[in-house]
Amino acid sequence: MKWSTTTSHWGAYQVATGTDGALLVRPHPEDPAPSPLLGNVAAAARHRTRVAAPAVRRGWLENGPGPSDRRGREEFVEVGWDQALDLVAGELDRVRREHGNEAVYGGSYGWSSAGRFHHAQSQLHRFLNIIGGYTSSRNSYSLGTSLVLLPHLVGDAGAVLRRGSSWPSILANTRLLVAFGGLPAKNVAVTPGGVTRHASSAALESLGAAGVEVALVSPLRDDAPTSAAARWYPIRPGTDAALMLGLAHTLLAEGLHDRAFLDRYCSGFEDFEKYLRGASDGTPKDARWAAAICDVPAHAIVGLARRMAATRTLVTVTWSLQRIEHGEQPVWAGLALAAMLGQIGLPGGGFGHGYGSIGDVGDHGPDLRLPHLPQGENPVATFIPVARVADMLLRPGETYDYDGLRLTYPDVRLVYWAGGNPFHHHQDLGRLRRAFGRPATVVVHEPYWTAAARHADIVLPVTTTLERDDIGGGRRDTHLIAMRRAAAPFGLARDDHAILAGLARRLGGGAAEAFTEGRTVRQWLEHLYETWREDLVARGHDVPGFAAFWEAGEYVLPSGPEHRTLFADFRADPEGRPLDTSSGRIQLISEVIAAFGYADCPGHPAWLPPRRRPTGRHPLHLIANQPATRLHGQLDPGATSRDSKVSGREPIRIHPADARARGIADGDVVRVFNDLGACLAGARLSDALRPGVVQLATGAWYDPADDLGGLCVHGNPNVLTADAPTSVLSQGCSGQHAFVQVERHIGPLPPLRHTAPPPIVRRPR
Ligand SMILES: Nc1nc2c(c(=O)[nH]1)N[C@H]1C(S)=C(S)[C@@H](COP(=O)(O)OP(=O)(O)OC[C@H]3O[C@@H](n4cnc5c(=O)[nH]c(N)nc54)[C@H](O)[C@@H]3O)O[C@H]1N2
Ligand SMILES: Nc1nc2c(c(=O)[nH]1)N[C@H]1C(S)=C(S)[C@@H](COP(=O)(O)OP(=O)(O)OC[C@H]3O[C@@H](n4cnc5c(=O)[nH]c(N)nc54)[C@H](O)[C@@H]3O)O[C@H]1N2
Ligand SMILES: [Mo]
Repeated sequence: MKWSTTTSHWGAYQVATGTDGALLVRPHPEDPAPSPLLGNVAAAARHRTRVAAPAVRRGWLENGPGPSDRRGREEFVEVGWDQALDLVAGELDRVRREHGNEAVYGGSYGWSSAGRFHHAQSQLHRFLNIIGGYTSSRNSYSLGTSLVLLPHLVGDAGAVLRRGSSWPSILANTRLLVAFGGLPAKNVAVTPGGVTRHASSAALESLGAAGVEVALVSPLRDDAPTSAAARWYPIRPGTDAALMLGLAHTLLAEGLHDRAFLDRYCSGFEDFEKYLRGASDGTPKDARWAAAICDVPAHAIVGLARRMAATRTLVTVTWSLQRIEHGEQPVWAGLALAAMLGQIGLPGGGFGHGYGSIGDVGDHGPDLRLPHLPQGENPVATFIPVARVADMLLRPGETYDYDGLRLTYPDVRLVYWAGGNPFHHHQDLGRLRRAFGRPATVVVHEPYWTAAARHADIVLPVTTTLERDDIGGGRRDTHLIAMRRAAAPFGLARDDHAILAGLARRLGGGAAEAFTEGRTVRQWLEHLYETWREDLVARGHDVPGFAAFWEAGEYVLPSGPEHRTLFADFRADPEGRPLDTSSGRIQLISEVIAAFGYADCPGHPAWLPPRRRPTGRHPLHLIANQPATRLHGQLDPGATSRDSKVSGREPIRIHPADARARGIADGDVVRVFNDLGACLAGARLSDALRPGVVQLATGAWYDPADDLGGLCVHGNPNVLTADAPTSVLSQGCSGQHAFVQVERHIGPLPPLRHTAPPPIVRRPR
């Protein structure tokens, strides 16, 4: 059997074709902790939900472009590639002629698949830039809040997010890890672009053995590995900022804060101190005040604060905490708390953001820029903060605020998506459906009949990583992988690159030459590799040429230092290496943010009571976090994901007491609902949750039943989440939380439709 190596966001792995033609999958031999997501790959690869041929929504084919509420509700008609490309090119041309390039939305957010050349967003952006540009999107669903906030606080978000303290340094030096949002092992197998050795997974497992005490602050007990023997603080969701302020106040009240550090390295402590003491609002943010909000007992808060001051302590905040209403506050308050401890820049101490969120945070692998496809320049300046996509489509011409700017929503006529699934990632999917009714045309490139593909007018089938040659590797990866094609393209699927090259040819004006630069895919791989190699060789590394790399199948990248401490340089020389903030220091107060005058994000970390909270009708706090069994919506048809379902519905975890009160037993199908929408899910009883909290992961393919009022019969939590920004400052995604009621589903189970393609008029092949 011939095994070949490839990589993915869930890690490098090997594939072969068995004698019966089935795809065989095994981990990379050097991976100490392969991801359970690998169990999905074989069954998903050629699943019946793959898109086999270009397809056009019947109404669009018959009536031409225009707004339509039939998107997602109508059959498709297969067409040949020439016709499909003629239709897309003609429509792109019409829209840019009649409305200008700004009327093309090409933000196209999403993870697509690993691979440095065939990265769908890069391909699409390069193409759209060449033909005159597009309205773009900024930031991400992952970090919509922190990417805006951190530059104000520490100058460079990348320092915290990509060059934070490394796991080896933490294991050696940290004595107490206070983990707001926990350290969920399920998340760290994933790294954008891939990782060959899952070092973060291994590090999480060795916390206990290394003698690192873990304080787990989370509504879920299993947000830390069992081996860490963490002390669990089952906090009320959405109240971490209050707990942090209570801890900070305790440090202050007991004189445990490091005044010298605050004076030398921070700006604005005096004002923050006034806020903590209650000078402005008459409310001291003491442990008792915090306890009433976050439901962690006051004595436990005081005890934790003392312990933090007594030992080498790392304060970490997961990314999930900034993906909620007022998501700035837990990040800012966490940083302020760490600053008061005075350990920022010391090995094992200070602040971190995203340990347990994703694999590359804390990984000590090499920090190299990998080969990448140049995207060119976008001649159109118009952009939206990425999570405002439904607002943009529903409110053209309206103005809104963002990070000190006053922006206007463009009038978008053509939506072009390649490599993402808005019907996975966006909130309030009922509203998104209405928004998707507005443009004249929606084009989607997809390997699968996802809900995004089903809501398009023109669906172009694309290959997956296994069906094309590429170069792979992620941030902090130890290997660069020659991703050799392992299977023939499914049906008539083509690479995104080939599709866009075909469009460029039709649009003329030199677009094709500019897009392909006259290279074949293999020539592109060689070109990107050799350009990258030259740079490394110039820096003294011995890197094989492309042919040798391709033949060997992988190249072990030059390693960097294992030990790394965030802001160690700044601590050593604050005058010589100041931060890129207005004061050159860590901003506990930001005059810039204060001057914006936003009610939902003042100029210092604060407790802001949430506008959305549990009610009598919707009393349960829903956590819609990342799935343990897949990557977002990707791999949902795979075996690991499928095996977790309950009667084909996504599992929702509920505390036994909450289940009992509702007559719900383990394995029951339940209806989860609020004023925005409803879905079915399969009840799993668990005492690992704080009572009053239910947990339904994201990523079950959206499966709305129109005959049942849009009920998602599969269990996608984004029918329940509000399409509301974290704050005006960052306009980030706040999809992590919602308020719901859960009841037992009675009667026959409605059929699942997402497991097969939509109705299609097939074309003989
Ligand atoms: N409620 C709630 N919602 C959330 C979150 C949350 O915490 N709570 N988290 C958010 C976060 S952090 C994120 S990052 C987003 C993720 O949202 P997305 O990144 O949009 O989700 P994916 O399912 O990864 O979508 C990628 C799509 O690309 C397709 N694809 C794969 N390879 C290729 C390719 O080569 N070409 C093309 N054209 N397509 C390809 C896949 O089939 C898949 O449908 O979700 C967000 N949504
Ligand atoms: N297996 C897998 N791993 C993934 C992904 C995936 O889809 N699958 N997606 C990747 C992506 S794109 C991203 S951006 C990262 C996201 O990383 P995160 O956003 O950090 O991940 P989540 O799992 O959504 O949330 C982490 C934990 O935060 C806890 N939490 C939620 N609300 C609160 C709260 O109010 N207070 C406290 N203290 N805790 C709370 C939840 O219990 C949850 O398990 O994950 C990455 N890793
Ligand atoms: Mo993300």
